Amino acid sequence: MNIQTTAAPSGQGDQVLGADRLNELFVQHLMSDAVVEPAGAYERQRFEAAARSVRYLLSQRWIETQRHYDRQNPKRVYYMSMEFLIGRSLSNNIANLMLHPLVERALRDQGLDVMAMVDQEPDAGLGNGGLGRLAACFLDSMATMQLPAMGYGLRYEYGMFSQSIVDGWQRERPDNWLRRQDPWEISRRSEAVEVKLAGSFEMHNESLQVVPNRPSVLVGVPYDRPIVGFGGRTINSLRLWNAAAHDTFDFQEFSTGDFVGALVGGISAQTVTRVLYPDDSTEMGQGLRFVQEYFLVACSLADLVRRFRSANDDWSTFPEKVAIQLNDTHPTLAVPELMRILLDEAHLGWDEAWDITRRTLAYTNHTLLPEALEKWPLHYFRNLLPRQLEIIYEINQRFLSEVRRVYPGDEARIERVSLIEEGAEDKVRMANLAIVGSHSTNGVAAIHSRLLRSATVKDLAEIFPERFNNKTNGVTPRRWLMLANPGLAQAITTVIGDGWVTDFGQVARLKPSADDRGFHQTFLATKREAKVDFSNWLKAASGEVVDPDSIFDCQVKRIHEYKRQMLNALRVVILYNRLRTGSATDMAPRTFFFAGKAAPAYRLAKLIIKFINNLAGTIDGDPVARGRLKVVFLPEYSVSLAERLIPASDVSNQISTAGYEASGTSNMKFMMNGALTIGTRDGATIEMAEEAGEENFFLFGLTAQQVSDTAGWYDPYWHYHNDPETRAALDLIASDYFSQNERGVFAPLLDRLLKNGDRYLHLADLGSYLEADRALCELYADRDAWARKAILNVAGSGKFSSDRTIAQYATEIWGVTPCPAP
Ligand code: 26Q
Repeated sequence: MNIQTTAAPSGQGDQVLGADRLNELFVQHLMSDAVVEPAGAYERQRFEAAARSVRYLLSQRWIETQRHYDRQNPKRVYYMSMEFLIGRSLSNNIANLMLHPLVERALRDQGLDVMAMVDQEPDAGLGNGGLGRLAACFLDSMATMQLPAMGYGLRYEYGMFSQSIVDGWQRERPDNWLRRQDPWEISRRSEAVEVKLAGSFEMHNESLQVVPNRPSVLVGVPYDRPIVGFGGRTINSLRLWNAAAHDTFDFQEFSTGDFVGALVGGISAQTVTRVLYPDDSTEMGQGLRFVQEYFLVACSLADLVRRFRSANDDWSTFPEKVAIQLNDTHPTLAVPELMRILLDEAHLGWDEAWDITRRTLAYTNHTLLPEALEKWPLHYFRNLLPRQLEIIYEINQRFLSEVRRVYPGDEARIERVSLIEEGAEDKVRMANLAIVGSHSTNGVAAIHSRLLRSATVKDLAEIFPERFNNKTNGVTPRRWLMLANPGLAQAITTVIGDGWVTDFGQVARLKPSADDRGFHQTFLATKREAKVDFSNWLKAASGEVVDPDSIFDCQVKRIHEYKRQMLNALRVVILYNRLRTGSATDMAPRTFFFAGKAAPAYRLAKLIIKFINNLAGTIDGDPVARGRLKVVFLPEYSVSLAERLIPASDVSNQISTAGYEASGTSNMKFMMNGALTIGTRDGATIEMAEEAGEENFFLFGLTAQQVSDTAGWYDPYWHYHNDPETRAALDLIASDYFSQNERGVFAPLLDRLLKNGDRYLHLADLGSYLEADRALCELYADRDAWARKAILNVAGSGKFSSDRTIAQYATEIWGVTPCPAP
């Protein structure tokens, strides 16, 4: 099993139960839940029985944690997010409960294959990428640090689509992850809440149509999932809302006595949480998404207000008991919704309601792309949420009159900061609403926070400078090192002990080992083992054969022009050209891995996938490349695939156009798993290089400043005419060398790189990318020198634990402290 093999501090598991008891539980669940004879059970039934056994073992502590919070009434933090990209839970929960020695023994006694069982669990893929995975890492850290925290999200019936590749093209299939009962979720019907809308909606031809003036009610049913802190002492909840129709519905009051029509309306109700929107940038303006966002906010606020009221009777203490973090603008309707509750239900005056709202809410921004900032047309508000719109207007009026007082006569500024964007169709600017309606706005890496203040929302940052701050992202070292890479985890523990698991700054103590040749050997052997494991898995899963002795060079992330997968592909074309023309001087064998999903409507991103697949096919068919160069596009990138691939990587590509990647988080996972980074000075990669020392990084390309200086006069043809390798690569693509039977298919890609100005400046960075690449390959040839730098990277990754990030949120934004149950 992929779980920690280090000697962990003695867990509750070991003390109160043995392998026999665990076996007994497992058999009990097989018999009573699945009603099968244990020997004849299917793998899936075994997985369920194992998960139920683990759930039983954590249930007491889960109840105790919640009861302790109820009794202590501490300030709580609620992390509100449209996405939680959780992945699998069985191995994670076993590891965090420190049950693994026991589980291993128990399963060995029964002669069961642990891996096969763990593999039965579908990923909970309730997110697009970085933002959703960050939310999941944060939950792990909050529970491990024993913070009284809770996640609020939506229980999508279909998560992120599953991706396959057909003739090189991406194909999407629905991810029906709940087809079989999920063993982790507990439905709590008794805590359902009502969500009132001023209009109704119906789904017509796959789009939402609003019926004005027909009030409707949705029901939110909570489903709780346990979030096990490391050591199992604190178990928090992730509460996901499922939309349902009202079944004790007063038809006379709400409809026109149309019994059947009102019930069919229930079908619309259920569609609210049917599916995750698979776009991580801009496919906005969709009505169903608007209803989803309000549904999350309304359910969660009703729930947490009820919890607050059951323990407190003075509304003025609300901000001392509740902190709410908004994960991007997606839950920004919390601003007018909380105001509505305080004004209309608590009957507070405006000033007090506004003070409470602002002191309770905080907002995290995850993007600098101005076109990716959410804006919702007013008609959705008018027809569905007129009261909230009224409140937004009032907020805006008071805010703008204050701005006018400070900047008299500056109407251009007023226009820019207004919560309403005027145009053919007026829209609410959700980022402006979040900034004005909260006490904190943070970016997710130092450069991102700086650019946010100085460019994206400059005017607002001038008005509220004290609200702006930075919280550099992090990832949980439990899932991403301890669990995913048991070999390296063990090697680290042997040198510095296991304190790093919950105090990741301790990996700095690995530094002296960077000069220890014995440890170089250990490190390299561990890496090689992870590469062999991955290669074997890949062969078994897909038939694809890769050479574990080649350099594993990876770029895995959503497919986006700004992330520049095409830059990487051009590098590969040039390296391939060097082989074809015989100009390559003995190149170490390399395998280039790509993985990632494209938004279904993002045509160019889908064409990039097609190009990478054709490139892979062409290179595979050319004897000159055999054993020296290979490209693999791994379909269905997911948390589980990342957990397999990242430990096996030698090289991490982080090559976004500087100034565009807010932070990145896979960059951190690669670093703590001992890969070297070749990358641009963007996002958190800048801070990673600072921590490990720039001499241990392969940084290249234009800086964010240079990018913005260059953008006005950038001429891709200059590079085409002046760099022979660039020209040869582009000519080769244009000659349909990679698309012999699909002539012209890549023309839109070439147009984007050459003709249309390319705002992401691919060709400007290609030369320096190849220089960095050469330096990297030279280093690889010297195994000790390579190991030394890789170890210094691991030792320098201490800052990038989400425990550090959460500690900063807790003290600098939330004002919450640990609340450990005895
Ligand atoms: C918005 C409106 C309608 C439909 C979808 C969306 C939507 C959904 C998801 C918009 C954006 C996202 C996701 C964004 C995201 O993942 N951003 C990444 O966040 C990471 C965590 O902070 C950063 O590390 C990445 O740099 C950033 O790209």
